[in-house]
Amino acid sequence: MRYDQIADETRLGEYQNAFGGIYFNTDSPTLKVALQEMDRGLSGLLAQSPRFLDTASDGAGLIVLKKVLLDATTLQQVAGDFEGLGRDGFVISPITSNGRKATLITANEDLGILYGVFHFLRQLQMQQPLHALKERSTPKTDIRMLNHWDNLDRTVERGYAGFSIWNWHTLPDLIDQRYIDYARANASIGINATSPTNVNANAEILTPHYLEKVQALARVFRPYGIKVYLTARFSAPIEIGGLQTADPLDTQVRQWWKDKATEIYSLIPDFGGFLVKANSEGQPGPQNYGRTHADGANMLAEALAPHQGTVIWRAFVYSEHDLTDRAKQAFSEFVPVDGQFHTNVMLQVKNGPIDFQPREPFHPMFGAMPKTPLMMEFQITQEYLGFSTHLVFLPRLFEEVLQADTYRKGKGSTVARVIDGSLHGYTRTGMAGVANIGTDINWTGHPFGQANWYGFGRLAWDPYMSSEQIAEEWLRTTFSNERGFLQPMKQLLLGSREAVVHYMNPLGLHHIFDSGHHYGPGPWVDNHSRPEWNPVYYHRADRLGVGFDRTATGSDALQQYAPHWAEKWGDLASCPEEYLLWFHHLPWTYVLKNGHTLWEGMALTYQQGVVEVQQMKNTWAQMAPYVDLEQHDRVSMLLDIQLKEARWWRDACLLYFGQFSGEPLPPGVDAPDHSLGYYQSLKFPYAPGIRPSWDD
Ligand code: GCV
Repeated sequence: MRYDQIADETRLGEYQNAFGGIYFNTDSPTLKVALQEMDRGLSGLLAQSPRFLDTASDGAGLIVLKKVLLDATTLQQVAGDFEGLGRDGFVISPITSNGRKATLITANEDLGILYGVFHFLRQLQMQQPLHALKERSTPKTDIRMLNHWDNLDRTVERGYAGFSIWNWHTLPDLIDQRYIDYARANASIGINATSPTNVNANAEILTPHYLEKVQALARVFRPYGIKVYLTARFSAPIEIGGLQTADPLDTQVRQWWKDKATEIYSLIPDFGGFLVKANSEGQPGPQNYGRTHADGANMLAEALAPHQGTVIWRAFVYSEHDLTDRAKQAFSEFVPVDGQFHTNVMLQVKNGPIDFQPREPFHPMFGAMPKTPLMMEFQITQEYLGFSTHLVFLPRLFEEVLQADTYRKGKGSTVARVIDGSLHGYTRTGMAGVANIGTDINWTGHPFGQANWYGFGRLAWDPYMSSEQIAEEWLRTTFSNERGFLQPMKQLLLGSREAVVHYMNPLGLHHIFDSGHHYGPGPWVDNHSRPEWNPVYYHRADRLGVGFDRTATGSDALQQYAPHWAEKWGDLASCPEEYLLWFHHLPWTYVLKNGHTLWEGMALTYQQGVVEVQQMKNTWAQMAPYVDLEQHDRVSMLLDIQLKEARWWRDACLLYFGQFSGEPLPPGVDAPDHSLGYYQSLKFPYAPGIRPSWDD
């Protein structure tokens, strides 16, 4: 939404001529904000105030009208585009109106118009030729949602961009401009749902005092088509309802939730529903009462059903009492109960079976639950990817997961097709992203963190979009349309995800982060009472080898995948090396495809990651002519930190694993600056995003 004057003068002239007069019907709050955006956008981009006309026949070059208001001649020109356009889709098309060339933005509903306006402005920002201003787009998922892990005291769990943007203390009376800009930014990429509070939930949010504040936010978001959901603490009936139990089969408990739902809908008629983390990492849930996840979810579903609300139940569960591989537990818990959930329940599943690692294979639940709509949960905040100090372009990671083929219904059963509902015919679809937004002046801490928020929204709208296109759009609309900038920067963005995998978790290593805060390496950590909170649980390094055996000789987690993958990943000859230590425990002398031993390969990949960050720095240094000084300096300093931390990862991990391999560093790998003891002594009690009392 950076509406700076179009730099290309020819293009600017074309646009100024074409879009001088605009006919824009504005008979609803959504259309009013759409017009405001058009006004703001064109005033900046075209450096002239748009002239809004009373009728299309006054010589309008740009016409913005819902389908019902189109005259017969105009409708005839775009009639085909309306087929399957749905509620949120839009059409941008060149037309002839009153004998002159014009551009039409149209849709079935007001919200489609708003999305169309944002898309149109984006095309202008990208300096597209007039004839290319043509688009027909419909979102492929229904719920496109941000999950904030924001606490009521304004700390943000796993938040690295300051404090929570929700000022609960001054709500409902003070409507911060940030709330409005938040809605604009989200609507500009098609996001239509938000849950403002942490899934490690506080029941207070459901009290009348707080509901009034939520109502104020919902009012701000409504014209932008954004629905509010609330995180529901399962024990709320006890904590704020005065009941003795939260047993989902208890009549009083069921009634309490029904009454609560009615109360919420009386304040927020378009309330989306509840997002629930239950029986996971200490959160209460139905299993506290010997009930199942289905019992818990269905109770809430019953309370919401009369109001058309949805329960989004998280599948991120693993238990300290379950000694099986953590990677298997969610599948074991939920797949057997496929079909037992009410129709307004969706399961929200993280992209991989552990926890938002730099690289994980896709979660085996995708494709395995044909009767229960599964929603994707990505993490936009970079808990395990260098916080908001590392430049990592996440759409690359998201794309890898969405394009992964589950093979559940033969070849082509991609995760994207699970998520958009086409594989199993889901009637509800959605994608959630854990937000990376905070009070930092630039919203996301790292200026490039915005690319991840942007990319998430674009992929929630269209899970088939390529990360390359997203990179191109974001770079053009944020910084510059010049070739000299776009080419190298696109390469930088697209390579940045692989770089972080290389310097943090090469060859399928995972969850070797220092405990609690997850800042920096901690492969040596082994002192937590819960085994699966210790990095040693995941890498299993000893003198004989390294890696987690998830084949039949180990945890057999592979059996949770379709036979195609169980065979391919289970066989060392066909397992891609990027997943090697995720699925196999191998001797240090194991020979990789390039002829290096596992130890040498590990060391060289860590080194490669460091070199790649150095290259990112070099590229960025050359971008100074295209970026304003302050931004350029800031990103340069962040890249310096990233390089320092990439080295830290390399040195700490290689010193640690080297003790087991017993081998020296291969030629080409820099010697570490410090001893292993030094790296092990580093403590970060005040690292951002941590929860007091949090341990894993
Ligand atoms: C909100 C990981 C994070 C936790 C987070 C949890 C979840 O374990 O470290 O901070 O809690 O995932 O997704 O529920």
